[in-house]
Order: sequence, then structure tokens, then C-alpha cells
Amino acid sequence: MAAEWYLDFVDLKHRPRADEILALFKVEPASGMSIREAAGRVASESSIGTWTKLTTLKPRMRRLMAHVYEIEGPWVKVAYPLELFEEGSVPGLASAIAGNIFGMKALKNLRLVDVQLPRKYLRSFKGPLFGRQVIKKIFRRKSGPITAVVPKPKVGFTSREHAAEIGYALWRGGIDCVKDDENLTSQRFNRFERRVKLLAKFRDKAERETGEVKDAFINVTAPNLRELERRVKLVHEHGFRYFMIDVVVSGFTAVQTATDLARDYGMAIHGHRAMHAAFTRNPRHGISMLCLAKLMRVMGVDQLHIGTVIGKLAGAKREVLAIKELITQQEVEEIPGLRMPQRWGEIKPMLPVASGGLHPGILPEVFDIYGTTDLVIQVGGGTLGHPMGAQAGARAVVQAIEAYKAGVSLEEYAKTHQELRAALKHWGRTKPV
Ligand code: CAP
Ligand code: MG
Repeated sequence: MAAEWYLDFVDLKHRPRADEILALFKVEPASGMSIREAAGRVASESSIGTWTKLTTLKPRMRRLMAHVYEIEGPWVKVAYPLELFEEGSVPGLASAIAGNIFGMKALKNLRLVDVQLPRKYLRSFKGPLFGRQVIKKIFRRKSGPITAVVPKPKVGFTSREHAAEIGYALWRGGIDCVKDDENLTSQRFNRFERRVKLLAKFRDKAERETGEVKDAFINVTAPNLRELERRVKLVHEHGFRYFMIDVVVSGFTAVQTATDLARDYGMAIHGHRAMHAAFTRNPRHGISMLCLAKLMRVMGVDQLHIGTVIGKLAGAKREVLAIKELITQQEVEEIPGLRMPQRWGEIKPMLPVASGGLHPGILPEVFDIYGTTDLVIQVGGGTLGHPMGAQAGARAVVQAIEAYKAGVSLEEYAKTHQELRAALKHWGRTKPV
């Protein structure tokens, strides 16, 4: 009897059942290791195996084994019986299919590209409460884009400066949502409670004065789940329809807690993905952004940063488009090496958020990629760096959207709109790096 049983997990004749979870990995074996042996280790360690055969394994447990059912070059597909996983738990899923396997010595690199989730499993999740319906239900408009601006510098303002000076100016300039930055939580100079209170006060004032719906993406990212819950409640009690959470640094348990709370309070969630690139950026290792976005939709985040293609942060066009389609459609097809087929059943779509290095001069390119109807755009530096100040910066963003929607070039529109003119003079069509 061989001590190892990794190859027992490879069965290229296995035909995945409709209720199995299927994962696509890119596998780079360590030197001296065949792809078959390496793939077997992935299926084993991510289901019921370990480095040796176990004398405690009862025959009935074999049905929980995952199976490598396809190997094509470096691409390996693994089928997991649904019974392996707790229903409705992304932490439970991730600890298996995205757990120990990334550290195995037998693998030089391992990339989880995508995971195909069966209907039966998806039914144990609720998905987003609003998704794209935020446009209609919160902003009472027919189409997007929803506009958001982060007061910059990202941190440093007092709560009063944040709300009364910058936030208010942005709302008055025509922006829908004042957004907290990912690293603004509850620092000494800008405590959470005070920021929420003051933002509510100036939101009401801006709403009264403009007659428009105004909201904020206030960051509830907290040191623990109790505090997270307290912060969500506080935001809700101050009349906001949204809150924001840093979905990666907070962790999957926090995200699922947040989505439950959001349902209780009838709120939408803005997901910021800070830290994702630590595991999504290297195409040979880690977890793809597409896979992360899929898990966020499953858990019920309403809108998520997925990149701009042209802004300051990494993300290739082909991938961003594949993610956009995945999170906005009810059914998507396979793209070899990039995406698995997925049917979403009852799970609502999410809204993509384009952010990072945007300014009025390059917004048309973002709209060419994303369209304008189902989209959130965030323009931080590209508003707060405007030579005429925050409110004019906000106006320039709004004017760029108006021009695009009217089918007029920015230069043409700028002739009669001084804020846009100043923005174009300042930044032109620069693509920041
Ligand atoms: C953008 C931003 C966002 C990034 C995150 C920032 O600011 O607020 O955190 O967009 O990246 O701090 O960089 P600017 P992504 O508008 O000033 O660039 O959306 O790719 O997750
Ligand atoms: Mg930021």
C-alpha cells in the first residue's frame, strides 16, 4: 500500500454532476513533479486528503473526495461534491478551495482562476439586496452613472472639514455620494460618530438646496464584528441608505455579517477592494479578481470596485470586461483560462465601480468601456485637484457626463462650461500611473 494517495484524486473519466462545485486552477508544479501529481495534491488538500493515506478513513467518506476531471496544459479543473461545504458560508468554501493549497511545496505557483457554483449551492445565499436597483430605488433615476468622490487627502480632514467643507461642496457641485477612503475609519482627528452625524446634517442641507437625492459611502470597516454592527446601525439611524466596507481586509465573515445587517436595515453596500492586489495581481499565483468579485456577488455586496482599465491601478481590459459581464449578467459563458460558465439563478446583479486615477478628461474612455447606465464612477484626485476647488471639480465631473450623454466632445462642451474647461486645461487626457 502506497503511503501517498494523491493520484486517487485524479479521475479524468469523472463527469461532474450538476450539483458539484467546479474550480478552474492554473497549476505550475515544482521541479520534478508532474502536472498530474501536482493536480492530485490540489484536489486532495482542498477536500479530504492529507500527505498520507489515513487508517481512519471510513469508506463512506470517500464520496467527499474532490476529483481532478480535466487537465489541459497548466489548466486543471476540479469537481467538489456539494456535501463538502457548509451552505451559505463563503469562509467555509474559501478555506477549502482557496486554503492550504496555495502554500504546498509541490507547487511552484497556483492560481485559482474561477469557481463555478451550482444552483443548489447558490440557493443558500441571498445575494445583493439592491444591485443595480440602487439607481431607481435610492436615487430615483432611470439610469446611471452614480457619481462618488472621496475627499482627498484620503485622511487628514477633521470630521467637520470632511462633511461641512468638502462633502457639502461636492454634493452642491452635483455629486451623488461622498465616499470615505479605504483607510479612513475612526481616527482621532476624524471620529466615526462625529463624521456620520455631520455628514447627515450637510447631506440634508444639500438635499434641501438641490432637490436631489444625496448619500454617502461611509466606511464601517472596524476592528471587530460588534463594532462593525454598531457602526452600520449608526449610519442607518442617520438616514443613509448605503454603507461602505473594505471587503478584503475585513474578511469574508465580516462581509457576510455586513450583508445580513444591510438586509435588516434595507441598505446597499459599497465594496472597496483594498489589498486585493496582494493576491490577484500575479497571474501565476493567488486568486483572480474575477473569482473575488464572484464571491462578493454571492455574499450580497451591491457594488464593487473592479478597475478602470485606463486609470492608475492595474487590471487588463479583457479581464475587467469579463468581470463586468460576470457581475452584471444572469448568465455568462466560459472564456478559456479566464472564466467558467455561470448561471446566477435568483441572485441579483451587482453594479461595477470604476475608480482610481479618473478625471473629467478620461471619463469618456471609461464610458466607452462600461457604458453609462449601470455604473458607479469615483473621481477623487480628479475632483479635489481641480484648480478652482472642490465644488468646481464636482461640476466638471458632472459636465463631462452630460457631454458624453449628449454625444458632444468634451472640448465642445467646455466652450460653454468653465469648470470642465479648467479641468481639461489642467489634466488634458492624461492617464495617471
Ligand atoms: C481612488 C481611490 C480608490 C481606488 C481603489 C484611491 O482615488 O480612492 O481607493 O480607486 O482602487 O485612494 O486610490 P483617486 P480600485 O480617484 O484619487 O484615484 O478602484 O482599483 O479598487
Ligand atoms: Mg481610496
